[in-house]
Amino acid sequence: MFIRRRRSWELPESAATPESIYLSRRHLLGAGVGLLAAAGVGAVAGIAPAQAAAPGDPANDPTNDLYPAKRNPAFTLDHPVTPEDISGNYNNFYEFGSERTNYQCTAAAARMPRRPWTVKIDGLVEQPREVGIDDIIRAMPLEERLYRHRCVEAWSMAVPWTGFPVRELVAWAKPLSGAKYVRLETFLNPKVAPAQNGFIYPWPYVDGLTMAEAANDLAFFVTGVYGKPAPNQFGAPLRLALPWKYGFKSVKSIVRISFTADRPIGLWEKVQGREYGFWANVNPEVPHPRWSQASERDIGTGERRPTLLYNGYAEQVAGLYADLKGEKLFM
Ligand SMILES: Nc1nc2c(c(=O)[nH]1)N[C@H]1C(S)=C(S)[C@@H](COP(=O)(O)O)O[C@H]1N2
Ligand SMILES: [Mo]
Repeated sequence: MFIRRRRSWELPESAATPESIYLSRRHLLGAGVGLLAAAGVGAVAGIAPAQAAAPGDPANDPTNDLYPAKRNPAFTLDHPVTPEDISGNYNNFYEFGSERTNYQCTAAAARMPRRPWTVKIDGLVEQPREVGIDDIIRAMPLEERLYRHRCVEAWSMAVPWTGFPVRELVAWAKPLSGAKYVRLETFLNPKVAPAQNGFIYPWPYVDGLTMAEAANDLAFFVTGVYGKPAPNQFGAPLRLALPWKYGFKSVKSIVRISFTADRPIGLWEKVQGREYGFWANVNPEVPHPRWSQASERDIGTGERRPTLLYNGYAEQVAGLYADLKGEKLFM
C-alpha cells in the first residue's frame, strides 16, 4: 500500500521492478539456510532450532488436528496456486513493517504469540462476549477454498485458504436487527509489533463490510492456509478473505468483531480516503488515482494478467451492489 507521505525515492509498484531485489533476497536467504544446515546448528549442539522455540510457530498450534480440512470443490481456480515460499514471503502486514518483500516482516510476525488469543464480539449483538479463538475455530465448519487474492497495488496470487463462511460466525454472534455493518479490528500491541509505535498509521488496523456482504457465500474467515494453521504473516489466528475486493479489506489477526449501525472507517480510508474507500471492489476500468488497475502481476508465475471485474467473482457478488449505483463501489 502506498500513501502520499511516501518519500520521493519510493516508487509505486507499477513503476518499480521489485523482482530483481526480491530474487536476490531469496537467494541470500537460501544461502543462509544452507550454511546453517551445513554447520548443523541446533541439531548437533542439542539446541532446539529457533523456529520451534518461537511463540508464533504454527507447528505448536492447538488446532493442528483440524488440518487439512476438506476442500470445497465449488471454489477452484483456472491458474496455479502460488507456492507457499513465495506467498508467505510477500505479505502486506504493516504492523510488522511496510515492505512486502522484506523477510524481516515475515520473521517479525513469526514472533507474535498465537495464544492466548481472545476475540471480543460486541456492538449490536444479543450478548456481547469475549471468546477464546479455539472455541470459535472448533465451533465452525472448516473447509479449504482456492481463492484469488488481488492487492490494490496490482499484484495477485492464488491461495488455498482454510476457514469458514463469515455468515456462520455472524449467525453464532446473534446480531440485533439494527446491525448494518461488521467492523473488524486487529490487535494493538506495540511490544509484539513495534511498527505500532509509529505515528503515521492510526492503529489498530480496522476495516469492515456490510451485513449483506458478510452473508455472501464468498465472504470467508481464514484460520489456515496450505492445509495447516496459517503462519503468522498471513494474519493468524483469524483473518478475513473477501476475494472480490482489494486485499486491504481483508483484515488480519482479528481481536474484535463489532456489529454497528454506522459504516466503519478503515485504516486506509482514514489515512488516504481519496484513494482507499469503503467498498474497494476490484474493477479493471477504475484506476487507482496514481496507477492503472487494468492488469495485475501474478507473484507466483510472474505473468501479467488482465484484471477481472470483481476479481472474477462478478456472478456471485454483482447483485450485492445493484441498488448502490451512486456509491464509489470501486475505490
Ligand atoms: N492487520 C492488517 N491487516 C491487513 C494488512 C495490514 O497491513 N495489517 N494489509 C492488507 C493488505 S493491503 C493486503 S493486500 C492483505 C495481504 O494479505 P497477505 O499478506 O496474506 O497476502 O492483507 C490486508 N490485511
Ligand atoms: Mo494490499
